[in-house]
Amino acid sequence: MRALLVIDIQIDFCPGGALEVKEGDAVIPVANMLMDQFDWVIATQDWHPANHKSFAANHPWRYPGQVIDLNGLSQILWPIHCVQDRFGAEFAPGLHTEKVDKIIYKGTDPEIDSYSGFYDNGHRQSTGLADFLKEKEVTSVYVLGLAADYCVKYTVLDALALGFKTYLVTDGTRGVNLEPQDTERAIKEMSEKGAILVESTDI
Ligand code: VGL
Ligand code: ZN
Repeated sequence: MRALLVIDIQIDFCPGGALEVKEGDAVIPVANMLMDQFDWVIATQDWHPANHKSFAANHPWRYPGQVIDLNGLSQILWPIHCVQDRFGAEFAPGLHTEKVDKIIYKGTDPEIDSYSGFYDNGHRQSTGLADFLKEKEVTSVYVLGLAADYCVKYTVLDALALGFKTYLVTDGTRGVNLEPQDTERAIKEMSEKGAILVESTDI
């Protein structure tokens, strides 16, 4: 079985959103076009409580882009984004959410961030995604969405470590690029660690 993992295609990561990704909305038609070609379509939502400690606003005198130690892990501080049940956390308009079989929420623990769709950043808790995929006998996963240099990257790396045949849909992702080359570097790292790079039109 093959699964499409649609990562964090949410209003806050699209142009005009709180943590906007340049051309982030360009991944919506790519995701929609692929959904019918998969046995399982799983979408993740970054889903933070308002007191989440990845938000710079929750630390006095800190601002987005700074790096702190958060419970022993290095944490980039972000603008307030994807707060549970608020507008910015909704799926981006136009995404065919009726074709999504399962939604995985991540980043719900205020004390730890969660980039990967599988585990939090300390690999302390699982989201249930790996168990779901194993139960459905999924062996190949195709990953797309936002953002290439954070949540997509860590989802791909965890999928590889878990033994899934893992594809990155290169035209279905865009990056935050805090540093201009971050997306390029992330794609290189995913590829070096075993991800297969594929364009949506070749699937
Ligand atoms: C993400 C930063 C913070 C992402 C989520 O979806 O890539 N990036 N939270
Ligand atoms: Zn987040």
